[in-house]
Amino acid sequence: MWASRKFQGFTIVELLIVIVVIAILAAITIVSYTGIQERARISAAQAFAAQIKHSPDMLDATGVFAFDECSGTTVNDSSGKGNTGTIAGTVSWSTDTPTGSGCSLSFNGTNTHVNTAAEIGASFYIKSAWVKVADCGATNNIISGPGSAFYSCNLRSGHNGSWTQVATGSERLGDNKWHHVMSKYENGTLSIYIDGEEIDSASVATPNTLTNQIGVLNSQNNRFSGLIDDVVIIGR
Ligand SMILES: [Ca+2]
Repeated sequence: MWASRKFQGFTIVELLIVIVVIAILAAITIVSYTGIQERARISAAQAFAAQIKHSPDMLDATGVFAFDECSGTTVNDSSGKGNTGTIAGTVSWSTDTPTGSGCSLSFNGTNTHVNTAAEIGASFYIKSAWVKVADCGATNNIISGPGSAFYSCNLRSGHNGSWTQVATGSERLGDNKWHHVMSKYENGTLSIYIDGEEIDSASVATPNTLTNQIGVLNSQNNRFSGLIDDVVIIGR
C-alpha cells in the first residue's frame, strides 16, 4: 500500500502550494529587477549630471542654481557670474531631491517662475536640470527665454521660432520620478538628452544670445508644474 502511494505524485494541495511558491518567487524577482533598473537609471543620470559639472564648458556657465537655499525668494548662482535668481509668484521649497539632500524648487504651474540674467550663447549652449513631473497635461517650460525654449512633458527644445526643433518620440517624463534633462547646441546641431541618453538631434539655425527664465516662457506662458533642481545654464 505504501509502495503504491509513493508513485501517486503531488496531491492537488501540494501542487497548489508549489504554484503559489513559484508565483511569490517570480513576483519578488520582478520587483527586484525593476528596482535594479530604476537604480541604474538614476545612477547613470547622476553620473551624466556630474560630468557636465566637471566639463571645461563650465568655464562658460552663466547660471548654476542648486536650489539648496530651502527658504526665501532668491536663488544663488555659483557660476561666478553673479546671476542671482529671483523667484516670482508663489514660493514653495521641497526636500524631495534627486540626491536625497538639500532642496528643490516647487513650481505650481500657475504663477511660480525664476527670473535670471543667465544667458545662452550664439555659438554654444547647454540647458541642464533635474525635473519631476506628475502631470503631462500641460506644456511645462523648464529653461526658456524670449527666443529659446526647453520644455516637457514630451521633451522638446528649439530656438528662434522653431520651438519643436528636437523632440522625444514619446512621453518619457510625467511618471512623477526624477529625470535629468539637457538641451545642447553646438556647431549648428541641437540635441536633447534624458537621463544621460541622447534622444534626438537636428540641424538648427544659429541661436541668439539671450537671458532665460526657469519654469516659464516669456514670464507668463506654459508654466512648469512640478519640481526642478540643479539647473545649469552655459553659453558662449
Ligand atoms: Ca538642490
